[in-house]
Amino acid sequence: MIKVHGLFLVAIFSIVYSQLVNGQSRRGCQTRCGNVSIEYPFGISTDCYYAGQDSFNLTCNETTNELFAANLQVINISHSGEMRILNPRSYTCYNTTNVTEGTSYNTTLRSFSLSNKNRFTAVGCNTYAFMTTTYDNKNYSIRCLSICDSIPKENGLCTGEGCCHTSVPKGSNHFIISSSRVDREEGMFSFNPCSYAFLVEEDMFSFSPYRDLQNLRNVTEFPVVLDWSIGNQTCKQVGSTSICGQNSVCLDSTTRTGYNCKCKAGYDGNPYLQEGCRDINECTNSSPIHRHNCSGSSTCVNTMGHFLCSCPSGFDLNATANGCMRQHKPENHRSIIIVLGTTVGFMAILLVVVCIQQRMRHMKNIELRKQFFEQNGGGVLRQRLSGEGPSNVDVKIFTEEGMKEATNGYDESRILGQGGQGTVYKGILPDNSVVAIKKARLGDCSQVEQFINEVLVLSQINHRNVVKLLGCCLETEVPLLVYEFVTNGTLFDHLDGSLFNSSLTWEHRLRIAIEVAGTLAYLHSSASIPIIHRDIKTANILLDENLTAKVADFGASKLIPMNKEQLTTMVQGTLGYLDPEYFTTGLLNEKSDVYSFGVVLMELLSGQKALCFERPEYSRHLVSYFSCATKEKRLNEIIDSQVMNEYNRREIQEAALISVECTRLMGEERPKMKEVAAKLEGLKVSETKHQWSDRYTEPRVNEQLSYVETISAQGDMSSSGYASRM
Ligand SMILES: *[C@@H]1O[C@H](CO)[C@@H](O)[C@H](O)[C@H]1NC(C)=O
Ligand SMILES: *[C@@H]1O[C@H](CO)[C@@H](O)[C@H](O)[C@H]1NC(C)=O
Ligand SMILES: *[C@@H]1O[C@H](CO)[C@@H](O)[C@H](O)[C@H]1NC(C)=O
Ligand SMILES: *[C@@H]1O[C@H](CO)[C@@H](O)[C@H](O)[C@H]1NC(C)=O
Ligand SMILES: *[C@@H]1O[C@H](CO)[C@@H](O)[C@H](O)[C@H]1NC(C)=O
Ligand SMILES: *[C@@H]1O[C@H](CO)[C@@H](O)[C@H](O)[C@H]1NC(C)=O
Ligand SMILES: *[C@@H]1O[C@H](CO)[C@@H](O)[C@H](O)[C@H]1NC(C)=O
Ligand SMILES: *[C@@H]1O[C@H](CO)[C@@H](O)[C@H](O)[C@H]1NC(C)=O
Ligand SMILES: *[C@@H]1O[C@H](CO)[C@@H](O)[C@H](O)[C@H]1NC(C)=O
Ligand SMILES: *[C@@H]1O[C@H](CO)[C@@H](O)[C@H](O)[C@H]1NC(C)=O
Ligand SMILES: *[C@@H]1O[C@H](CO)[C@@H](O)[C@H](O)[C@H]1NC(C)=O
Ligand SMILES: *[C@H]1O[C@@H](CO)[C@H](O)[C@@H](O)[C@@H]1NC(C)=O
Repeated sequence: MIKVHGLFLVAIFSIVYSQLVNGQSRRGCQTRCGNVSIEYPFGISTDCYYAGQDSFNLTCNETTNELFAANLQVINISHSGEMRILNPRSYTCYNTTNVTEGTSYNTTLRSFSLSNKNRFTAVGCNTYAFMTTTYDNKNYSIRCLSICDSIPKENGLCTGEGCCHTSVPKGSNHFIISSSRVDREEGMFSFNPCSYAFLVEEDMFSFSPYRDLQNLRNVTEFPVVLDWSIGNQTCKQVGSTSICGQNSVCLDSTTRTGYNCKCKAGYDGNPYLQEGCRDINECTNSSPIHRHNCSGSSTCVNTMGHFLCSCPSGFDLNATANGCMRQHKPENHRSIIIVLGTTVGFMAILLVVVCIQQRMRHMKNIELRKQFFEQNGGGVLRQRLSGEGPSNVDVKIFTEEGMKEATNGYDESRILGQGGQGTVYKGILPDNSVVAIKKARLGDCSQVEQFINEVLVLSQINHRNVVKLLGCCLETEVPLLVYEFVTNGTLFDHLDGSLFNSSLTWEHRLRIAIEVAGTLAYLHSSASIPIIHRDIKTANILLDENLTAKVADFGASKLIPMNKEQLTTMVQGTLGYLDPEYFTTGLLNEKSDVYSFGVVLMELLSGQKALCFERPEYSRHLVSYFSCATKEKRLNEIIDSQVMNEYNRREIQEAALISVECTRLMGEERPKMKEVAAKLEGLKVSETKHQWSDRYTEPRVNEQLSYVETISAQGDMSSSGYASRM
């Protein structure tokens, strides 16, 4: 209960207190006298005014409602240190010669002093006004003379005609004012009987000649501005003992000793009261001086002593400048840092992901290469090459990168030839040696098998007339084989004559035939495991710069155990060179190579292609045509005219017979490769001795042999339809 009472009392007290403060006067003090409001340090009763100076003791005449400071009637009190009083004018009235009536005023201001806002003014014709003031214990006199002989025409001008005025020194607190006429002419009294002199606040008197020259007698008092101040010491001297309240400042009086108080900017009220200066709510204040200048009242925020306009986003209020300013840098920095941080973080994550991906791709790549390597028979090959089987050849295993570099990224300009088995590129190894690189066509598994087969076969052979396999690369999807580079093209190209301006002489041709025959004989018998080439043709016989033959393309070759026939499920070979027996039976033996060699020999002799559909029907298939021609002794017709002359005629006939023997229908009837090689060697010998031995019987011509053939674009048997009427 006590607590409640206490609270209640506090509430009441604060209400009363706030009302008193709002009244801007001391508690219980009279705030008005008539129209004049009284505020501290002025007051009427003892406790209500600043007791340091008697002048702040005002009296209010209750009957007339006039306020007095001593004998001065007060009409306005301002906090700025001014006070307005009503001061009577002095006058002197005349008839022609004598003064009829008049007064002069002797005023003492005591604690107040005259403001320099006042003007000493004289009104009347030929009027001399006189004022004596005391300031700083010295007397000063001020005079003003107004001349006229009739009523001036113009209103409002106080420039010496009927009216004059002059400024007064500030600070004086005692003055005597009197007026007199200098030239008393009779006619003048009718319109201007009196001369007047008075002090008046600047701009508060406007001279109206007709009215004022006649009747200023009626107006007995004029407002005069006085300055007042607290004490007779400066702010510095009084220090903290000044009576200035909260939110106010002490200012030295500019016109007298002592000081005045003033509310700080943004505050309003009575600075002489302890809690007098209160914040102005500019947002609701309607006075133009204190009104906010925000775009609207809703955006205005009142603060102590100031107001703020709320700003659009991205802007901050600057209370000092009271304007919207771009947001501070720290925030921008923060946002930049956030953005930067996020970006960097993101980048880092991205980098890590990319790295991992690369690594995985790399791993996958390696994995893939391994897989390819195995898939391409690398394991088997390595095993074979590492010495478990018989091996005479060093086969180097190249890397994929090395191959790419060597072929300049499989550049088209490096292509030497394209065939059924794939593409052959010219490659340059880091040691500047030139090689041929064979690359199988993509996605052909049988080719991959053939490649491995070729590696395995060639690894068994070391013969000067066999193209040398230098190495291979199994890391790629399709394996690559690296051979020695044979410079002079294929026998096919030479015979065709289209690519080379070459004319192979009989000696060349015979030597090539001997070399190929010898190679085949070696493959069939001498090599550690017999090898059947299966695809002997002019296009697979390469020639080096000395026109030495190099047998190439062992992709279709077979390693077969000695003296055993192989049954193959897939007939391989090239149209025109294919052994008809092997074709029909599928039984493979070395006699198939003999047949193919026979065809090559026929080509060497005739310079014609094994199959040519541009020729007349009877001569399309070289084997049958050649056989007929040989049988009918029409050799002249078929032998290349470049080749035959009277000296080699017999040798050519002999060779023709050998070729016919080689191409006999039945494999059994064909000679062995060894025998063929020997016979051809014999021709070479007889070439010099011009010996001709008729050891061979007339060949049986395979008349019944005829082919109905369709060929594929590549002329590759594996993909061509082939029919035989036998
Ligand atoms: C107060 O002011 C009113 C109007 O301004 C005026 O009519 C009246 O005479 C004044 N009273 C005093 C006592 O000055
Ligand atoms: C005092 O004078 C000022 C201007 O001189 C005026 O604004 C104010 O209203 C006056 N106050 C009184 C109480 O007459
Ligand atoms: C204030 O003035 C009144 C009237 O002039 C006077 O009666 C009174 O004694 C004065 N008070 C003081 C403290 O001087
Ligand atoms: C108030 O004024 C009237 C008329 O001027 C005067 O008779 C009276 O004595 C005055 N009262 C005081 C207390 O001065
Ligand atoms: C002027 O005034 C005096 C005294 O009042 C009077 O005796 C005299 O006659 C007046 N003169 C005229 C011309 O009125
Ligand atoms: C003016 O008044 C003061 C006192 O109020 C007095 O001492 C002085 O002699 C007067 N001066 C004149 C010229 O009347
Ligand atoms: C100033 O004038 C007064 C009378 O008005 C006189 O008594 C005083 O001696 C004068 N002071 C000086 C310095 O002249
Ligand atoms: C002022 O003078 C005029 C004539 O000039 C007169 O009628 C009037 O009664 C006088 N008195 C007042 C108080 O206006
Ligand atoms: C200042 O005023 C006080 C009293 O109001 C007075 O005693 C003192 O002599 C004055 N000092 C000066 C320099 O006027
Ligand atoms: C708004 O008023 C303040 C003072 O209160 C002033 O400094 C500022 O320049 C004003 N702004 C505008 C836009 O008028
Ligand atoms: C506010 O504006 C004033 C004047 O333009 C400037 O001096 C002050 O640095 C500003 N304050 C801030 C916090 O930006
Ligand atoms: C002015 O008037 C004349 C006559 O009109 C008198 O003779 C003077 O005595 C009088 N002077 C004064 C001062 O009254």
